[in-house]
Amino acid sequence: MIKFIHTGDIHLGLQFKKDSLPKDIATKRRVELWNTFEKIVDKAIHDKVDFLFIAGDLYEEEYFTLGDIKRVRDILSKGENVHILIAAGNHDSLNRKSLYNRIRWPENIDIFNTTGIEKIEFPDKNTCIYGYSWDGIENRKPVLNSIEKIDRKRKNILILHGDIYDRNSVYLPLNKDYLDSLGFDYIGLGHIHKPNIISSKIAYCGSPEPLHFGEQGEHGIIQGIIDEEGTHIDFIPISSRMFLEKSINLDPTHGYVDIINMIKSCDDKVSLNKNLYRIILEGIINREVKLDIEDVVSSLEEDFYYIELVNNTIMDYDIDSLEKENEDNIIGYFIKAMKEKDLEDKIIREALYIGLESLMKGKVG
Ligand SMILES: [Mn+2]
Repeated sequence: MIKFIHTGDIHLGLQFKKDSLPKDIATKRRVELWNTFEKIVDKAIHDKVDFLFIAGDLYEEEYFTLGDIKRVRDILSKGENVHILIAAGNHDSLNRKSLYNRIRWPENIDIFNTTGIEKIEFPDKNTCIYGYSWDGIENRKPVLNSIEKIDRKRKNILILHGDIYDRNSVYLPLNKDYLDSLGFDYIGLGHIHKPNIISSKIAYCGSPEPLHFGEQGEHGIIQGIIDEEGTHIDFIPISSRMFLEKSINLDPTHGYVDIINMIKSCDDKVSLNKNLYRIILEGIINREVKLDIEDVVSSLEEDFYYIELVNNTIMDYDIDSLEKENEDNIIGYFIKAMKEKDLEDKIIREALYIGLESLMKGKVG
């Protein structure tokens, strides 16, 4: 039996600039990436796994320093009894200039080469690990063609950074059926940050720490064993925080205090203090509630670790007086037409408000 942990897409060194997180949150997030990376290595040691696989994008070449790569080496060296195999991806690609080549790696660490699928044998474990490192930022090479026929008497694992969802991708498009046909006991993929167990033998580990609001929900690692009965893999959540988006639907009966309370109760207290939230206000808002988004956010800062607010609400209008004021123009005609339908119907009422919203904008502009 062999045991393994599969991770990747850690993106150590990421600056979190384009997500416009506040500086203090971004700084903490960078530290959290390092802590989680170390936690994964510690888990590999603690669980006495045979292999730790890193399926690309271990770090951000753009921001990484020689000191940083030495720190990576020192953390990975702790697991001297764990074989660590690294397949470089598009953010940490392996070439003459790359930091991977600036230091000496200890015995227990292998970085796959870039010339084709490389096979590394572990005879004492009756196992072959195949893998491939990117040498640039885009990749459409037919790398899988270089795989020789695998020896089915052994356990065979393939580690790759690529895209199984989009066959036109410039990030090494992979065909699931073709991957299946190769006969591997496990294929550990990197590049897509949403963890996904594609089949009992193929999985994306996802980013162990989510990097922005596009990566919601739980993130972690894949842990697996291969024995006589076959392959067994599990997703293990490990991230220190989650990015979460919540929608709150308002109607004109909600006052300011109601709205604040609804936002506060979008999750339990422990979660609010831990995760990063994007709250989206929707529906129709009472015209007397003048929401100043900045004010609301700052009044909620004590309750949330991080909150951002998106206001997609539509203002509630005083339909009767608006109709009177606009008797001979398109706004008045529109209200009249809509009134002939059923304004008690929520959908019709919303259509009225959406229409008014754009007509009123036209009037002002
Ligand atoms: Mn990545």
